[in-house]
Amino acid sequence: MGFLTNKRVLIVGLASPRSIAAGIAEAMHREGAELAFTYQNERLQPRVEKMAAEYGSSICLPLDAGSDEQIENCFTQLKKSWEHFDILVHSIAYAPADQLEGSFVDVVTREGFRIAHDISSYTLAALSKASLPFMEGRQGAIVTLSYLGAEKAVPNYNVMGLAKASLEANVRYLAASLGPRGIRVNGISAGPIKTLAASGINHFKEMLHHHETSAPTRRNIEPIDVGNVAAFLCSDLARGVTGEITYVDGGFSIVAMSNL
Ligand code: 0WE
Repeated sequence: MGFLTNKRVLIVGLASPRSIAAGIAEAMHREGAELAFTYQNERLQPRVEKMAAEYGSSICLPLDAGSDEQIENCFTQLKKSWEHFDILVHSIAYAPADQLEGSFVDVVTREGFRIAHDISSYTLAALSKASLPFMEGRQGAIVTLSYLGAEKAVPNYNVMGLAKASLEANVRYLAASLGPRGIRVNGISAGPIKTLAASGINHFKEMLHHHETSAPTRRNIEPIDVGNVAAFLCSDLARGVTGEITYVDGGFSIVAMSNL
């Protein structure tokens, strides 16, 4: 019997089979969880519905997390299928493309900063808040995705690094706030992965090569590596863990000058 048997999971951020959210869905499905998905827009709808079907799920709801109205509608719709759920997966981030190329001080704008923080950090609090009536008092768990750029200045990551720093603080504040209400909140800081979101990023191939040759494990991270840890963190096996950021980066962040 899987360690997520009898758990219901809402997954926000599935966009393609290479999404980190797909690795999380795969691991959680394998461990016996029942899944529901959201899709950002109608262009993604057929793809998400097809993937959902492969995980035995027929619950796919529209949600652009940048809109309070859409968040409200999504949870109203979900209520028709599910009275409760146990796990929320937050796997979304966005900064305007012009923010992710060039020197930070040259490219940062008030609008770029606002959008990055709104979509990449605030939505964790917003979706947690909306999930509370479904999750309260049932050993629930929330997981989100971060990146090393939250702590170190990574070239071109720019304002996304600030937004991930905010997201990591968000994990701690939500964990403190939701812990007494039976919900744990954790983050995973993943190594670089070739997803749809990453495909538009300059020098991403070089970053993957650098990671592969520098990380102690000498391999790149795949969505399923993140999925397995997310499944554990959201299971009752991890009931003693909350407010933590767990690295799934093959040890990249614990070494320096690893090419010598
Ligand atoms: O968090 C991310 C990327 C998230 C992301 C990706 C895009 C591409 C398309 C956010 N916003 C956008 N906006 C777009 O218009 N990662 C951890 C992957 C990533 O992105 C980088 C990285 C790494 C690693 C950007 C620059 C440098 C390194």
